[in-house]
Amino acid sequence: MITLHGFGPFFGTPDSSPFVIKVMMLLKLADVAYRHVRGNPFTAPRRLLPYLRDEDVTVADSTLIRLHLEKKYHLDFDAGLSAEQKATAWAVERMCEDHLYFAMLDMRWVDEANFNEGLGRHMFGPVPAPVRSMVKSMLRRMNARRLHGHGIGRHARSDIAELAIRDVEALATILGGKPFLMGEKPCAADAFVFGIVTSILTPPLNSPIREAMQRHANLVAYCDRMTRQYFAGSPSAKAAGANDTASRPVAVVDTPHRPQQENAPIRREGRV
Ligand SMILES: N[C@@H](CCC(=O)N[C@@H](CS)C(=O)NCC(=O)O)C(=O)O
Repeated sequence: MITLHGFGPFFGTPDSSPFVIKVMMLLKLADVAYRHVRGNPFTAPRRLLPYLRDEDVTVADSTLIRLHLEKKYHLDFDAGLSAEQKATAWAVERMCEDHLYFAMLDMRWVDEANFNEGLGRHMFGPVPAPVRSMVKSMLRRMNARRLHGHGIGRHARSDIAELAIRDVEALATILGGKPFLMGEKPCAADAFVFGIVTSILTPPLNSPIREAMQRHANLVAYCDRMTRQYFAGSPSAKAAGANDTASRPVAVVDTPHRPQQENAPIRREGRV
């Protein structure tokens, strides 16, 4: 069975990383069972989570994992989309992964009040008490350096928020009244978009980015719909229901998701 290395449920979301949530969603869309275990970014192949182990193969990076799943299980997560829709979906995913995500990182790690209320309080349970505050400071410094390297971390927090809100507005406009980004069925980009939307909306952390997202009823409904449809009743969702989840193990097995009829066809004909 596939083993997905993530961080574990966080504040009502299936994992503290939107990239791990993306892979959980892709596995559900692929209808493949997996175990979600607590990984260690310091020993991970690219020093980042998620990565997964599928039989004798290890794949790091959520998009490379998508490509692995499509190849090995003969899937096309974007089946049925036109070339233009595929291109738009890819561009939206890149905006969210390579821009909006970094603004969220600033809100969670660098903003002191949010850090103390959120990750600082709920993610370090497994770290031995004598070194906990040292590890917290080290990781905060690492994330601040990552943001500086990206470039967005060089801006004032208000400017970061203003730029991120442009992403939120674009996302809300592209989603419009559709149930999923590109129409009636989820596509690959919905996996990360759901991950980032729930990561921003669900934990009660203060940020103008969260407030802007809350003002878009379609994004809130999208988040609720996907949580209900894909995570309700799963072991991860149950674990995610409690706030103090950081200290509990996440070695859970998520059963394959049986999509509703109208969301079904991602398997390529005749190749399984
Ligand atoms: N491009 C990677 C990004 C993964 C990533 O940035 N992971 C973050 C968590 S969201 C991480 O592992 N950070 C290391 C740490 O927190 O120590 C992917 O798509 O998987």
